[in-house]
Amino acid sequence: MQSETQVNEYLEELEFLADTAGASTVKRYTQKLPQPDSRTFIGKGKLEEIAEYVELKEIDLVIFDDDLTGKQVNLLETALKVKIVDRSTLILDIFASRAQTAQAKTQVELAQMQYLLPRLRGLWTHLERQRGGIGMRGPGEKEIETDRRIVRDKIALLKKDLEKIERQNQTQRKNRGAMVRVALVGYTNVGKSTLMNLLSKSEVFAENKLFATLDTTVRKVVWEAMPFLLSDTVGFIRKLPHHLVESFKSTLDEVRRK
Ligand SMILES: Nc1nc2c(ncn2[C@@H]2O[C@H](COP(=O)(O)OP(=O)(O)OP(=O)(O)O)[C@@H](O)[C@H]2O)c(=O)[nH]1
Ligand SMILES: [Mg+2]
Repeated sequence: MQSETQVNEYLEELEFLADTAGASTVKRYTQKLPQPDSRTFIGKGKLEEIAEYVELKEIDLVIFDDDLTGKQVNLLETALKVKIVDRSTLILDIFASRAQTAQAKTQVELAQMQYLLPRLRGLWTHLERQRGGIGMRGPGEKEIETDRRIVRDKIALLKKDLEKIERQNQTQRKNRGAMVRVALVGYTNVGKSTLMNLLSKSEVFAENKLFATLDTTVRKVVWEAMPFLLSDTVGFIRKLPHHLVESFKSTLDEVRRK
């Protein structure tokens, strides 16, 4: 159960995320339910209320603050006739557009695949068929299994790639020797990269959007004759999809080692 204050904080954050992804928010809805509806997440009355508004104002995107199942996405898209996105999808989308290095790109793709895997049953699109460009009939059990295998293989491959990148990074870290290490850690958009730039006179990308930084940057800084390694990292957010946390672990490892 989320308190009202918490819900508002989450929605503030969600609005900023939407803004970062290029969408402007025009209306918020909340609903108190003993538990989410397994089919449509929200109740029937609320769904009708939103559908009316969406049609009236010609809204083209509805974002949910909690994770939806594949089935819920489908039913909501049918009912509201617009694209439905949940918090995880939105964050993954932002991360995908921000990823610069091979490591960040692989981490994001891994998180996307892990998010997709349990949702294949509910989704109507079929990977193999998509590839072949044939129709949009609902997939049979056998086809879902094929899709699962494709996604699982991809996950295994991405994990291997990440391990390889991580080994290379470890070698790099060893070469840096036993210098004092300092890491800038905190909520996204608080000014970590700006501070990094000031201290190290470097030009790490900083802007008033969430997740401007995805890749850890390490710079050597000398402050009052004391040399140390300063690293700037991916920022935190209140409700981060756990697959993302999982796949960004090695990035954050950099911080733990400090
Ligand atoms: N007013 C004010 N704005 C600041 C200050 N430091 C940074 N900013 C602004 O805050 C915004 C975010 O700064 P970043 O340095 O990108 O923040 P970050 O913590 O690296 O953010 P992520 O990489 O997205 O996690 C930018 O628009 C900065 O110009 C400060 O001391 N005061
Ligand atoms: Mg930053």
